[in-house]
Amino acid sequence: MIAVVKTVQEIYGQPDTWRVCLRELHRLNLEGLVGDRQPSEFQWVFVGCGTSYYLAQAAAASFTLLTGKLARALPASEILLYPELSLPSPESAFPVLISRSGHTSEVLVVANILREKGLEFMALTCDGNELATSTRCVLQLPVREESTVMTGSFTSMLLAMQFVAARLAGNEEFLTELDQLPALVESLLTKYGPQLEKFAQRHFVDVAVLGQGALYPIASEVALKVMESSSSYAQYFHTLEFRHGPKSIIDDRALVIGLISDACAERELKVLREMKELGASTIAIINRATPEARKAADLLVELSSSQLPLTLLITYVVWGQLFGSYVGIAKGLNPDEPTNLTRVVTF
Ligand code: F1P
Repeated sequence: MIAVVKTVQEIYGQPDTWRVCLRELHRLNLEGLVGDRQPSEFQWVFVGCGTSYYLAQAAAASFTLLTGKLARALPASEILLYPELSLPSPESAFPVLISRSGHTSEVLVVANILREKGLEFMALTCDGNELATSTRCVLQLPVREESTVMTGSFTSMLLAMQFVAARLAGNEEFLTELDQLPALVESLLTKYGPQLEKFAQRHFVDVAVLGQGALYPIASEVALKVMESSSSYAQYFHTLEFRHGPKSIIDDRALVIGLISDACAERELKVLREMKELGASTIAIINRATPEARKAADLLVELSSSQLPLTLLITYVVWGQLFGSYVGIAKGLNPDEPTNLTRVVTF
């Protein structure tokens, strides 16, 4: 049995990490960071790799919903390999390069491509390194993770992008509600941490994580955490898409994790219930539990918040981070030393 798993400690430490970051963000000189790159004038394009790419997708969804201007997300490799397809009009874009380490080769090559074209871009990072010196628009968060897999860095950088979007949109209510998240999650961790640890003792052959809208990138990240932290096979789908073929994998050895939104709970829970009836074990992460949710879920994590739904985005991923680590530990693995992985991917 592994004594102390740094990754699990960092997952439980996220409320405090968010408090420190929010204090910094409230002091942010937004004008100095964004300049004239207003979403009304430039299309914000969020760019990252791995967890940071799913972060980019969640940031783009948040930006689009908060500012009313379409934002996009790309894996750095697409700009690297297929620039004419991924970024056909770079002069009308404002790229935001996201990298915890600031040292990932694919992201650094994209930074060089943009600099060679004389294009302005933002860097969002925790460790800094080369990315932090590649542009004058740098947002570096006070998050130092020892773990290989990203946990608090993912949620903190997404929180920061939601904060920036809400500031640009002048949405004071949203900003105020972000400040409530640390206390909300602190109490939920006490309640649901042990339940997830117990549930993770079961053995699953296939894991499917489902989410729609802004929750789809969160579903992607939950699946990645399960893969990285437990060397288990996990996939992610738009919830209703799962019925168009992939559900053929469902039997009594499968687990389906449903990230249930406020707006579309009825349709999303119908899919989860169907998979349970086909034999799958199910976990539902939902804001307000309903009788339908309780029927569809073997394990139900209820956020119980009256906050704006989009402010709760980062609170959905915490349970997938924990579950992935607990499955790894149950398999006798060490999430601090994930199989085949390094903390940074370089060429
Ligand atoms: C990106 C990344 C992570 C992955 C692993 C290796 O790192 O691919 O997403 O989980 O830690 O690095 P970064 O560019 O955000 O530092």
